[in-house]
Amino acid sequence: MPEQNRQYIFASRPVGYPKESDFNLVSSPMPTPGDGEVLIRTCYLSVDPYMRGRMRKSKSYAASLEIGDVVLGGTVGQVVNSKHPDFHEGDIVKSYLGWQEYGVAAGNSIQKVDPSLAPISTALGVLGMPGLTAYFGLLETGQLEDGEHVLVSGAAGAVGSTVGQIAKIKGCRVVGVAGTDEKINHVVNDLGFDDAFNYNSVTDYDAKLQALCSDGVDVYFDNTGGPVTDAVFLNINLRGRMVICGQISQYNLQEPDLGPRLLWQLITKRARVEGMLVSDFAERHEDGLRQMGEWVRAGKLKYKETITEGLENAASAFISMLKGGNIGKQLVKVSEPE
Ligand code: NAP
Ligand code: FER
Repeated sequence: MPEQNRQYIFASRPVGYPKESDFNLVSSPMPTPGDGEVLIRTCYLSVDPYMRGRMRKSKSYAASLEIGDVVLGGTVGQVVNSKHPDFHEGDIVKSYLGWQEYGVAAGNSIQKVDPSLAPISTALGVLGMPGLTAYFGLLETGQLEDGEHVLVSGAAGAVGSTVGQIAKIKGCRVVGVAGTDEKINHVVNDLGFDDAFNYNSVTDYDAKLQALCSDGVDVYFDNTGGPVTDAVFLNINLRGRMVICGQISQYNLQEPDLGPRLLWQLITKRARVEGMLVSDFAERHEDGLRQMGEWVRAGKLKYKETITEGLENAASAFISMLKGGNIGKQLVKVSEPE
């Protein structure tokens, strides 16, 4: 084991899109676990859109990152030294160590990952936080009924690609929105969406939705916000549901964007707009993972990962994901499990 650890430290609050200089890669002494703790070597770390929100100094559902903190985030790694009776050297565990090569975690804050059930990276994607967001957001917040008409933005990403496939499993008609033609091809030809469009090559979103969702939208799963979401208000069906999962088009703006002006559509359509947080379903995550694991192993739920190699590339992988560089879940591979 090396004598030094390597960590990515939060160096400055981003203005607009983050820059690599907002993060510092540093060496630090290797941590040692105390009683009840384990030392973990990171195999994969996750970069996610919510991290951009934590880099802002504001009151939210979770505390902001402070300058000098290790950048936070979910990780999958291997136990190298355990002072907790439930964990042993070699175990694969999910934890929240952030952007670093090694870290110490309390045994009661980590979960074992069974490498025989699925590749361990999936614990950060389709069988992790993004997959659970799709599952509970669509089925619980969205109250999806079999055979309904579903529209999903951010369709080729970790959450959106899973949303569309769950809706197909439920016999729905699914239309996706994403930012490149390659992503459109992927969701239609590889994942089985009924249709999709590239929001970068369309200007009249209302006309596009009328064409592709000619029977209207029963459930809109929103990962992005922005002008596509504005147009959905004009195409929502009677008793439709709009699940506000993410608004990534807004996360890197320096000034707040205009608010929605089409809320009156909700009156005539008696439609509902509701925000959701995956952590609100925490007591049911195990049930969700059981179902999702079955779908993955049965080949009904596919997943793609964009894997960047090396801790030193975590900041660029994060920035690339915010700008649409990923298809499926964006991960950083830090080390190989032994
Ligand atoms: P992701 O979709 O895998 O990656 C982010 C994607 O956002 C990019 O690939 C990019 O794809 C798209 N994007 C970036 N800027 C955009 C813009 N201006 N307009 C439209 N799309 C844009 O990320 P994810 O992890 O699956 O997360 C998706 C959304 O769900 C995020 O908004 C995230 O905050 C939210 N989320 C919410 C919860 C919750 O509990 N509420 C939990 C997890 C995630 P394109 O090439 O298509 O632009
Ligand atoms: C969580 C709740 C929400 C969480 C992430 C999110 C990592 C993501 C929210 C977003 O992307 O907007 O507990 O844990």
